[in-house]
Amino acid sequence: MTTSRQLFEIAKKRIPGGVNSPVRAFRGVGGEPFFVKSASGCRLTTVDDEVLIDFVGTWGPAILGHAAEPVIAAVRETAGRGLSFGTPNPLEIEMAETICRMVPSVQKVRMVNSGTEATMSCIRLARGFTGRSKIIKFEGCYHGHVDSLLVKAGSGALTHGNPDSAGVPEALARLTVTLPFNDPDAIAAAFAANPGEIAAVILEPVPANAGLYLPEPHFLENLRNICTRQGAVLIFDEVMTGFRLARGGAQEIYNITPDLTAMGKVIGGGLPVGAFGGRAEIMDCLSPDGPVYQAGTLSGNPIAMAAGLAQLCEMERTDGWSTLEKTGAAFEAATREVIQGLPLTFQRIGSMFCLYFHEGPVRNLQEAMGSDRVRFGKFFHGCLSDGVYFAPSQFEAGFLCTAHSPADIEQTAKVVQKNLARVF
Ligand code: HOZ
Repeated sequence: MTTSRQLFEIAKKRIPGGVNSPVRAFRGVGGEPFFVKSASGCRLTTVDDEVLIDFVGTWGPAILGHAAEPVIAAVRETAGRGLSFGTPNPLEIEMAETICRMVPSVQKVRMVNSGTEATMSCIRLARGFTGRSKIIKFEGCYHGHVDSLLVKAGSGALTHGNPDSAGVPEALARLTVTLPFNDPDAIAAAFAANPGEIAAVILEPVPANAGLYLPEPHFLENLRNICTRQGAVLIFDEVMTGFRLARGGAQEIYNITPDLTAMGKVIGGGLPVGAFGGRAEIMDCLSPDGPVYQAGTLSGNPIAMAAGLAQLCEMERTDGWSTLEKTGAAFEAATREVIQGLPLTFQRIGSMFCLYFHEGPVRNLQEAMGSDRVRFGKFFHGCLSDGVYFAPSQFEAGFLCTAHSPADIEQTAKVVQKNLARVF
């Protein structure tokens, strides 16, 4: 059997950096990535025959764990009837009805193939709807690799030290106003400095691409009010938090109604899916009803719809969100016990978490950047050697799934304790 090391050498010859998405190259922690041959529940099996407890969950989609039976069954059953039609299919309607029922701010929705497509389309739609050009985003928030959103971005852009990507024309970047998160005064000042010019404010309501930090009380509410007053479109990027933190995502938890929402990950059950939706009045500006163009050959793909619907349906049938909250609380309690007295900050909401190598507080990008990334890298590799896979970057969130058992949490806490003792 070819080892991960051998495969990576081969991959680097044909794939830039040997990977199809930068964080996977492990540059944020040093060393080389492993290759996976199979996954089941909360475990990955590498080509080197190592079994790892997985806290990445394919970066969010695997909310029921890997290869969840209802999802695999739906894919098998649907695939037998054809892989793609390029015509309307009934599963698209079922998905649209399900999303609109679960996320009440979404009155109409369009399916796309990734979170990036979803945020990109939201921006275009907001510009088309308002007739304005500028957008506001927040430092450390990552909305996929959309040109105008790769400004002070998080996730891989931040991990690899280029939050302002090369290749984004300055003229375009100038249309993006970037503000610190959790700072209401900065928002008021930005609107005052750009009167009648802001088409949209886009944010991850719970930023999870610079680790994980939470909105402070009233931050989102204030943002909602100012957007309403100023006629700007409020866009929640719930690609990570949607259908995960609650049935209705972060907007349900914080009780805020955005105008548009970008979605993805969980609704694809592990297949490439995104969606965006919101107020009918805005969504009706999309082609063919309106003048804002957006399209996709594989959008609404029947296999992806079937996988996503099966996952959402299973989450509802089993009230997966309660299970995730219990698991999250147990994971938090176990982690807090082993980090006592160390200069670390643990943050969690539902099934998402981050352990910052920093004494905190962490409320924005600047504070997240204070983390000791060298120490994090050593901790990461120690845990990996002991069979626990956390995200290979201090600036990515961790994910729990319904397949993590109390025994997995207990085992993980022991590994965390052992490796913290090694690095401190
Ligand atoms: N930037 C993604 C997570 N926030 C990582 C995607 C991947 O490498 O698969």
